[in-house]
Order: sequence, then C-alpha cells, then structure tokens
Amino acid sequence: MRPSLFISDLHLHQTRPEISAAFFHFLSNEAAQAGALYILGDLFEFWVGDDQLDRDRFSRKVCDAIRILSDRGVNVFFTHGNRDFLIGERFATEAKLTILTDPTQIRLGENSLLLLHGDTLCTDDLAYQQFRRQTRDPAWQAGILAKPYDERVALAASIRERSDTEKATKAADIMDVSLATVEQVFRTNGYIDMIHGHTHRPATHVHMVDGHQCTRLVLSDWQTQAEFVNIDDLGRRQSRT
Ligand code: LP5
Ligand code: MN
Repeated sequence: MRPSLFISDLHLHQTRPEISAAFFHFLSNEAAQAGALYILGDLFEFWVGDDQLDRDRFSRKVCDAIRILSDRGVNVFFTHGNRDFLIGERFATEAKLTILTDPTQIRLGENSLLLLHGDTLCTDDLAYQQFRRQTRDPAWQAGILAKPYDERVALAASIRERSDTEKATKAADIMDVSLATVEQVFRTNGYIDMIHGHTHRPATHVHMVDGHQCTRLVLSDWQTQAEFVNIDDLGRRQSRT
C-alpha cells in the first residue's frame, strides 16, 4: 500500500515561482509515489471563482498538473482554506479531485484522523470569524460570483490588504488556535488525532482531553521548499520535511 501525503498553505501565485516549481516537482515525484494526496486548504493565494481557470493561465497550469497526478492513480482530496473557499465543482471536476467538508474524518489503517484547514479553531479571532461567516454564506457567494471577474480580483486584493493591516494589530495568540475549541473538537469527534494547517506554526502537539491522549499535527506553510507529512497505510507517521 502507498502512503498518504498531507499539504496545506502553499499560497500558489505566479509571483512566487520558486514555490510553484517546488509544487510541480513535488507532484511528479513524492506525490506520484503516494496513494493519496490531501490538500488541506490555501492551495492558492486567492481564488475568485472557477472562471479563474479561463482567465489566469497559472491557475489552469496548477489544475492540469493535479489532474495529471490523479490520472496516475493518486486519489486527490481538497479542503477549502480561507483564501480559496470559492473553489467549486468545476475546478474539482477538471482537477479530478474530491472536495471534502471541513472537518472530515478519514481512516488510515488502524487509525482515524480528523482533517481540517484550521481556521475554524481560531475562535478568539472574532473579526476573522465574522468575516468567515459572511464569506461562507451561499447567498453572499452567489452575489460575489455574479460580479465580473476583474471586479472580483480587485475586491480580493482589497480584502487581502485590509486583512494584512488588521493582522498587524492583532496579538499573535489571537491568531493561533483556541485551546478550548481544540479540546471541544477532539471531544465531539471521538478523541481521534487531527491534522490541520492555516496557522503556519508547524508542530506536533499532544493534548490530554478528558483522560484521552490526542495528537494535533500542524502542517507547515510553503516558504522555500515542499512541506508535507507522510502517513503510511497503517496510520504511522513516516517523516516530515
Ligand atoms: O489570509 P491570512 O492567513 O493572511 O489571514 C487570515 C485572515 N484573513 C483572511 C482574508 C484573506 O487573506 C483574504 C481572502 C481573499 C481571497 C478571497 C477572495 C474571494 C472573495 C472576494 C472576491 C470577490 O482570511 C485573517 C486572520 C488570519 O488568517 C489568522 O487566522 O486574522 O483575518 C482577517 O484579517 C480578517 C479581518 O480581521 C477582517 C477582514 C475584513 C475584510 C472586510 C471585507 C468585507 C468583504 C465584503 C466584500 C463585499
Ligand atoms: Mn489559511
């Protein structure tokens, strides 16, 4: 059996050629040897709707590279991030991947794992949670998707700018996960281990929750090289780069 690989927070964009190169290399090497690839959100720097595939050649190239991986027999899964929550069924079909709800439980060998982007754990960041509620509302999304593409790109840039301005004034711990929320998520999901990204604080945390030992693996964002976690078919973690 081939292992499962987990990645998140690549923030792919044509202005980050070194990360794009690392991603394409990863797809044709490590990922091509895997049984499954789980992309846990923020694959793209931003996504304004699936017509981005027609309007942006770089996005099309990423989509095609994922489809080639899928055609090689690797099962590809995707969870929405806070940058690419507008990825839809057209992208999924053309990239030949499956969109997972957040959170999703999977089984690897003896072990179950909970997969999520991680932004839902950051409940102390009230401004972000308000933004999240608004942007995940299907009516809001339909209104946005009805706007012209160029307008959506400009809107995304202005939200990015405002987000960066607001982040500069937020305390660092506000932007990390809330421990109480993490414990509650372990509780409601039967104390299985979890993997998430979003915080860009790679680590392996062990939590004791109601007498259960639970592991929370936080994926790294991609800065200069491929960053992935490899879990074998028995559910054992093999390596981290
Ligand atoms: O992204 P990151 O990691 O730097 O920061 C996040 C939170 N910020 C966000 C916003 C994204 O960066 C921007 C997403 C744009 C792409 C989507 C475009 C598609 C829709 C528009 C196109 C039509 O998620 C940041 C968190 C941080 O993680 C840590 O968890 O703190 O949260 C914020 O900064 C949120 C701000 O506090 C509030 C943002 C207000 C924006 C208001 C715009 C109103 C939108 C209405 C538009 C009609
Ligand atoms: Mn994120």
